Amino acid sequence: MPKEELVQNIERLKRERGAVILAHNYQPPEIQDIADHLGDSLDLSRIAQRIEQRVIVFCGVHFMAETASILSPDKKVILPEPTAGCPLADMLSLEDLLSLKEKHPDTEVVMYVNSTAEVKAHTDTCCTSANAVKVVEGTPEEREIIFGPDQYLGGWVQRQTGRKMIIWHGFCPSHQKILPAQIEELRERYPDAVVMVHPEVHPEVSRMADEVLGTAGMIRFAGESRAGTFIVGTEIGMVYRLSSLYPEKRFIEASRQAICPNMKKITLEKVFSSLENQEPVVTVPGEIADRARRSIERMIEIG
Ligand code: CIZ
Repeated sequence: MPKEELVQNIERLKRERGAVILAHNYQPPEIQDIADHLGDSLDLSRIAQRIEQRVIVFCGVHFMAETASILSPDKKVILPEPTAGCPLADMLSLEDLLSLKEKHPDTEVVMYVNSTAEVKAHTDTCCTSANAVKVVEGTPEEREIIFGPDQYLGGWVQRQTGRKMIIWHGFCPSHQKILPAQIEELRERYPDAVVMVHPEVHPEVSRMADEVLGTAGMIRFAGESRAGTFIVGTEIGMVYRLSSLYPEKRFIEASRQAICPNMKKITLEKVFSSLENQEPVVTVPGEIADRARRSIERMIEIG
């Protein structure tokens, strides 16, 4: 089916099924263009909770659809490509977390939202890159914190807060592709550019940056900044997102290799067929969802 016809059919099916399309900032351009709402995990969780549509087509990766389903158990959450996972989330299993908790009792558990529902069910408070510092600052000062799965986000939060943290050794393979040499070269080529990087990058890279921000922070910062050129150190989908919002400014990817292959599995064809067939649906078993909901709701409350 030609692209235009595909988009028209998606619009029609969306109306017929009473569906809404939510898409993460890392989605491919053609998916960003058809989304009703775009955002980071925190924005999309809030939206999933408050929208009235009963069917959510979640263009992102599995843990994000799981989070939407946990927050809205009465809604049908569809992930157009069921194998769109998150290697970072898979780096910390429930068994890993339980054994950490056993080794370090009397700790507070803060987990990045890029984690499985089972892990969230044994977590005190979830966080995103946008509010990780605030979440950690909000925990009782005398308590140590177990943080996971991302070691670089954890290390960055530890440096910002000075808190004692036991940090799991997970990492995002896409953000790891951003290298110090690439930042150095771009700085030389664009001396007036502002370098903004995601806290999931290696600390050597974050130390070279002007700003360390999650995707929502990058959107806010680029909008408010007087600078005209930005080096963007995160998944490359963000360059399209920023360029669409601020066409008068220039956004350059820090590394063309920083691609999340799972985010890129979502295509217009898959969105169309998932709307037509109303599957694959993502669900979370009731007891796990009930426990995980508390840690996600705390993350949303902290904002
Ligand atoms: O919080 C999110 O959605 C992720 C995974 C990254 C970001 O900064 O948006």
